[in-house]
Amino acid sequence: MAASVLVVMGSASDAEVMRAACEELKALGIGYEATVASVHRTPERATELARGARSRGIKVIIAGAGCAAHLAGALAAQTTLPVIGVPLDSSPLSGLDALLSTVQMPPGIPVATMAVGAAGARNAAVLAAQILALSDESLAARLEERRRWMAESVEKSAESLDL
Ligand code: RP5
Repeated sequence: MAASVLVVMGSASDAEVMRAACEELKALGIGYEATVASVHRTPERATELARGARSRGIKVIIAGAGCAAHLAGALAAQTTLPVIGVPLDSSPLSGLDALLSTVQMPPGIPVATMAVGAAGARNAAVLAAQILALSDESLAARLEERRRWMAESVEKSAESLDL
């Protein structure tokens, strides 16, 4: 399946959390590529990934990083593809540093910033799916189905609650 989403993380140490994004993309039947690029340690690699993404058929970029997390913003500076940022908790500041670095972009270069950690990684995949579903009715139907499944899970948990 051709990749339409590029998942980039700042370090291999981010992989366990970013796995949540990849699992969600897989479950929704979306082709993706996952790789590591650090905007601080390998700035040229990060730049090349972002600059070449559109011509390779990528439609959305997901970028997860911790600490002074400039990855998503730096990728967004190099492409007009939508970039979704996932701040990660990998420093003594528990992800607040990454959240502020990712969310507070200057006007004109947006990063759609998710929650810190695995929930954010999962939502990044869902948001990417929603963007792709604008021009893919079958994917839009799968997203509707996912919503129905979530609602049913809540109903079931409400029914089985025994307090
Ligand atoms: C960030 O620094 C990475 O995204 C990672 O969350 C954090 C620590 O990286 P390592 O020292 O584990 O490679 O750039």
